Amino acid sequence: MQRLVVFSLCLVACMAMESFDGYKVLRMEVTSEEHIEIISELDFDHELDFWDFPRDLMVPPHLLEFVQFYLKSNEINHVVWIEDVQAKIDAAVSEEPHIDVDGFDYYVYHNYSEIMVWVDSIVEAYPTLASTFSVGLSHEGRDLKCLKIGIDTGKTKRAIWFNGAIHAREWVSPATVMWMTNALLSNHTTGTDEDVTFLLESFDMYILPVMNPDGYEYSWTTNRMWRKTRTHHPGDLCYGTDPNRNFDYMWGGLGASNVSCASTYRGPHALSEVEVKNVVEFIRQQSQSQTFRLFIDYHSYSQMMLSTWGHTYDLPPDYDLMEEHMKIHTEAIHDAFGANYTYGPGSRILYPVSGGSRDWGYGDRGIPYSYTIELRDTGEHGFLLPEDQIYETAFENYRGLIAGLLHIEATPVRAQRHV
Ligand SMILES: *[C@@H]1O[C@H](CO)[C@@H](O)[C@H](O)[C@H]1NC(C)=O
Ligand SMILES: *[C@@H]1O[C@H](CO)[C@@H](O)[C@H](O)[C@H]1NC(C)=O
Ligand SMILES: *[C@@H]1O[C@H](CO)[C@@H](O)[C@H](O)[C@H]1NC(C)=O
Ligand SMILES: CC(=O)N[C@H]1CO[C@H](CO)[C@@H](O)[C@@H]1O
Ligand SMILES: [Zn+2]
Repeated sequence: MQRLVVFSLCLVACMAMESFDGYKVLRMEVTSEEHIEIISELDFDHELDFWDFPRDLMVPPHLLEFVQFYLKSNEINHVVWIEDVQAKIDAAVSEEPHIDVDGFDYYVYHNYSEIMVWVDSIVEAYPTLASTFSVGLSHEGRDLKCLKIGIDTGKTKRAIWFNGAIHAREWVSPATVMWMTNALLSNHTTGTDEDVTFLLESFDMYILPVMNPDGYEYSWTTNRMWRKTRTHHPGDLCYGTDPNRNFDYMWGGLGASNVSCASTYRGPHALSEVEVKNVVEFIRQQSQSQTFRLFIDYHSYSQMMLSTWGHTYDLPPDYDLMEEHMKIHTEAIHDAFGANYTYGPGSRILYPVSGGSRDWGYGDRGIPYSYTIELRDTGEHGFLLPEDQIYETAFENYRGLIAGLLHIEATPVRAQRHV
């Protein structure tokens, strides 16, 4: 009887989850602008899913023959990079229970409700250093719950912001954000890390572990490869807007689609996604009383630190500052375990993006150090990074964050430009 219950529970859960049996990820050899154009046209009806445009493309079994023929006839070389996406999905997550008996298990992936429990547990563990606040609710009513951490010095401090999971399927992003938050607090509290103490005295750190909770939950319950929000705007064919194309700075330009079914859909208008609107309003409000120095939106994958601009190939006026900082930040990442993170302006080293968070941080708010960081890996597992890589991913990025912040704190504030 009990076995039957377990079996039927699984049946419900397993059937609710979309299957990626037989889906493959192809890695294409992209060597020219012409290739990029040809590859873009391949996805004319948005049935394909670029894991990493224009190089990595997920293809369902029924389109494989067509895609491979198309690539061959256009003389674009490719290899089958991931043989079976479903097999990778199954392999990436452990069967272990998610909450450790001795506390939070940082080395497995956690769903939205577990992460909310974690937020509260941090405040319980560090009541004088951490507090929670909410920037509002998501479209489906989930709390956009944040942490503020820092040492109260009685003075107005400078501020930094970082967030995870603006894209739902990038699970190592909230895992890294949580680990780094805990490391900052615990390394200060044990009293052995003067740098961390100095940084917690210098900055108020505002942290939102899951910026797109509806999409994140959906990636746990229904479709592991979901990326966007879960809105359905009047007149649109498909669900979901790309929140990282929805910010109200240079919205609607290069690298953002006006088609609702596209994975980079910009939404019907800027800030149509309430999650983006809430974050924008919070930082606007807060930056009236505090100067924000650093903004990082953590994504995966491809191991990159991307600065402005996204919406144009031009370099921003403060690029010299950014370049110096990115070099230090990525060298510290490298020093941890030897991982290489490339860096530079997103439009030049990756592809153009309009309405993205980092352009907003710099362009709208004048935050000089405003980035997207793409975490591990470089494509072997892509979004399905095995849990045994959470530790190294989080640790190396923590070292990068610390080294970068020490540099920022030592660098004079340049008069804010109107860009
Ligand atoms: C999230 O995790 C909790 C605790 O492990 C579990 O009770 C809950 O059912 C999970 N929710 C989803 C949507 O998987
Ligand atoms: C969407 O973009 C395409 C290509 O850039 C353009 O031709 C089309 O008019 C746009 N549609 C709308 C509704 O803006
Ligand atoms: C990082 O780059 C260096 C220099 O190109 C290379 O020797 C090294 O193997 C790379 N490290 C990893 C982990 O790929
Ligand atoms: C120097 C350093 O990073 N120390 C520790 C900070 O906290 C994390 C998590 O508790 C530890 O793993 C680090 O060793
Ligand atoms: Zn992303």
